[in-house]
Amino acid sequence: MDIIEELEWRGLVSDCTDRDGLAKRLANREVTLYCGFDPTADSLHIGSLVPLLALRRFQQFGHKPIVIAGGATGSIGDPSGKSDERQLLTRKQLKANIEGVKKQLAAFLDFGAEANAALLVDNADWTAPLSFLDVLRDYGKHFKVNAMVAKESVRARMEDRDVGISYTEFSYMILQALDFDHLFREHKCELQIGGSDQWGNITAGIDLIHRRQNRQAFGLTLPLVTNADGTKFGKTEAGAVWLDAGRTSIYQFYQYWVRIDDRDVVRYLKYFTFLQRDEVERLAEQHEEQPHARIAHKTLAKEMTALVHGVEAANEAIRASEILFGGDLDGITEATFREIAGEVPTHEIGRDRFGGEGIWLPELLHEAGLASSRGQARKDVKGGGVYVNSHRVDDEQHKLQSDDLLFGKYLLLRRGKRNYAVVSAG
Ligand code: 383
Repeated sequence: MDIIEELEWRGLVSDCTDRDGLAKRLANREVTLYCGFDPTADSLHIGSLVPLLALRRFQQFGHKPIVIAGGATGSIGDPSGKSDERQLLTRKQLKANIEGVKKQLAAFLDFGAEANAALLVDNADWTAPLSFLDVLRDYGKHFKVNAMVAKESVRARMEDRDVGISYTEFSYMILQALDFDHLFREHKCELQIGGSDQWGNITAGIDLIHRRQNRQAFGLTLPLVTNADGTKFGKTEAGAVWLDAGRTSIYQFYQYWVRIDDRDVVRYLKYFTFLQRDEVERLAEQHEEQPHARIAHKTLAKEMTALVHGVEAANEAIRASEILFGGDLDGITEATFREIAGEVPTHEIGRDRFGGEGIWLPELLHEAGLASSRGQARKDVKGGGVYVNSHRVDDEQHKLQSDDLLFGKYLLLRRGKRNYAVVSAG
């Protein structure tokens, strides 16, 4: 299988200029390609992963990836797919964002590879020195406004007369085209990839290269990921799913993937993981036969967490995720415990009641809503179905004291297989 076939079976090709011409080029020799990422925040989110991982797939097939951190373009804002004019970032914000994003971009590619080492560049390096007159004379002349207004990104905003489009955002495609022209000249970069929202910007670059250098360049777009239920991919009620663990904790990150809609899981295994075709097919079969085992989901979540946060962090997230399914609490951090606690009913109980003799377990179970009465709670304890902090307690006289509180504050109570409650000493 060549790289194009590989991308095709994964469902990763949305559109492509001169597919056969491109396939031939890619088959014959090492091709340099690029994708740009604008530093709109100090972290990327999982929406950026499809093209970023596609760069890595190309690299695995021996091609040379360039990533652009858009210091120049990020100071303008791409109107593609945006129904509103963007708020400009301050120079300070932009600087902080570039720092954050550069680190993340670098983590997914191999910069040490001998032949086809990746390259990370900032388009401000070649754009900032240009003067306004240079741009109008050397680039502007090649852009027909007639063609520019016909691009989807501009057309949509022209139609919405209330919002409109500023001259600044209108010019965005010139900047992106200029990048491609620059990389083609300086690095023999022949191919630009991006999400399908980038088609207009990519083809603008191809046209510019044709006009200024009389050479053929290629473009390939990847699908924009959409969830089967119509919700936005990569968004939760809490906001975007970020790659930065400070913004989206590793536990939440793992949870996002493990809870993907059943209808999406196989498609996402293809889009996002590096699992081989036969493995994905085996998982698809298992998913079909035993959907309740959720093996495909767990594999997706594990692969993605390991890819972004490392294998060790992934294993920890798995362990934490098993706690509400009977797993034990050993070695869990307070931060993770709080996240898990957020998923079950929590009851605050006066701290003083854990002093002295302590509080009687059946009483606590009743107050925490895990038993209809103290009598019922006693029976449950005697029957062996009650767990405190993941250890079974079958003594109906058992009392809980301050020492039993996890992190000096919490108890995780469980009755039966799946009924959990957290007691928090207030
Ligand atoms: C800047 C300079 C270039 C080439 C590309 C760019 C960035 C591009 C853009 N991309 C999006 C972004 O940065 O705005 N104009 O948020 C997103 N990408 C990728 C992918 C995607 C696009 O980073 O479809 C989703 O992630 O292309 O929306 O010379």
